[in-house]
Amino acid sequence: MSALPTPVRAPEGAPSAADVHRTLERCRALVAPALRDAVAGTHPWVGEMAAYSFGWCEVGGAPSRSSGGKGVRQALAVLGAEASGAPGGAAVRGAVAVELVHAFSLLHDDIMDGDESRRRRPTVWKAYGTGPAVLAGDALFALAVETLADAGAPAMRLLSRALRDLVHGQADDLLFASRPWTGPERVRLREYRTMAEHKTGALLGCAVALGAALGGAPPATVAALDRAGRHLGVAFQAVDDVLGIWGDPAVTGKPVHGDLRERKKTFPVLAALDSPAAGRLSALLESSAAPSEIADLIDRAGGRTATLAEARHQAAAARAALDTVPLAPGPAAELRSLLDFVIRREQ
Ligand code: GRG
Repeated sequence: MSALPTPVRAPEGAPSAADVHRTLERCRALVAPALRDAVAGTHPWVGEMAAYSFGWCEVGGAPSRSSGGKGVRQALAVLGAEASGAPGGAAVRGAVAVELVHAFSLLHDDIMDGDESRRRRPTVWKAYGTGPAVLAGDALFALAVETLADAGAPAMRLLSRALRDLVHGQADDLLFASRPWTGPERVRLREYRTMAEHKTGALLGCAVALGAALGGAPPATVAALDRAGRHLGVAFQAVDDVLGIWGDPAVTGKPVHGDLRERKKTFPVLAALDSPAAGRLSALLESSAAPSEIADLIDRAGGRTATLAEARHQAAAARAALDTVPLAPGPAAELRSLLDFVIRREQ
């Protein structure tokens, strides 16, 4: 079995992980009360499932010490407003909306994929049943829309575009499962990038653009931040794919080689299928070969290296998009640190 990956080494003088955690915690503290208020507005049973999905409680409602998600999207929204010269508070409803949509999409995604654990706990459908979990997802979606209902048409348009793109990305991802590994019908890397931009990038772009829009930024700034977030999303997905094969389960909270066990068509696999090892690899993927053997071949064929290069390339494109508009220097630096964090993360 291959060694665990060092995703992307931090450049000299780069902000420390502690700096980024401080940013994430600062933004979480700013958004948390409004997020809890929004969830409190739904049916109590459904609200418990939503609270469970955020890591706030256990099944039955007792308080939880679970860490919940990283909160990248809410931080992007807050920094989007601050980078546009507004106080972070201006972005709070946008941050709440994107966290609600994120939680909703994970909840429904876990049902579609049949995944039984997330963030080291049983998924909502596993803990409460599929029907209730579908309803909890619907409630989170409805709460997101309600949260932004009075925020004006541009904000609503950003959210609805992200929702449309999310559905596109998810649909393409689901359809990839039935495509062959090789031949003219195989999934190309450029199709995968588009899928990832929609499935993962649209909401990250929406988060930072929504923050800017709510902070009164001009349309060019909103558009540039949206572009940056979308590139960041593809980088994020690439790193997610590496972690889904080589990540340390104790850190990721996901099963070892999970993506290979499920024979998912992720970036490292598709990149390796573009190499001379394609024939051997597709034969292994179609056999009952152990995931560790497949992971080794993908690695030797350059799949891991190509995916990490993709993450760096997309992060550079995100940085370039940020450079096209004037931004407040402090928050812009925090945004750049978050970019580095996303490609260096191990969970
Ligand atoms: C919009 C109607 C409508 C449907 C949505 C289910 C669905 C369709 C889309 C799913 C999109 C999806 C699951 C994207 C995954 C993106 C991703 C890599 C999530 C992981 O995000 P992290 O690591 O999660 O930020 P944490 O746990 O840290 O919050």
